[in-house]
Amino acid sequence: AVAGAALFEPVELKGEHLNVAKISDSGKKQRKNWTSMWTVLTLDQLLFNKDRQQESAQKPGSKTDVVQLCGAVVEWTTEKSSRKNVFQITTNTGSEYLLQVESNSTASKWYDAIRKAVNSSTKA
Ligand code: I3P
Repeated sequence: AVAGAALFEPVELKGEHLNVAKISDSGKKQRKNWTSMWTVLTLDQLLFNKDRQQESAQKPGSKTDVVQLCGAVVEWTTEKSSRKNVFQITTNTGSEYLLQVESNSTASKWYDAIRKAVNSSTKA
């Protein structure tokens, strides 16, 4: 069986639907399209999947979007969306994601955990 590293990585934060919009793919601007994604944070990756069953699967053909956090930049933004509680993740390959959730505390929890993962995976 082919299994990705994500399967074996400790999960730091999981089990939440966040609104996600990928606005740039390796520097190429994408049309903004907010989608509710089941989100899992590992030590150094953020995994997005529409389907919570596949939350940690990283197989060829699976629809899991894997965001490498090493070298990423995470910041709150009020300019890139009219929504509240929006923060942006810019990866070291130039992809940009907006993440949003209605609850302030949920947004802060994810923001803090993702920043922590970025810091520790970037130093490692
Ligand atoms: C976009 C859609 C987004 C909105 C975006 C619109 O329109 O309404 O929800 O972003 O605003 O362009 P469409 O569906 O026609 O692509 P927010 O909800 O984040 O404000 P934007 O162009 O100002 O980013």
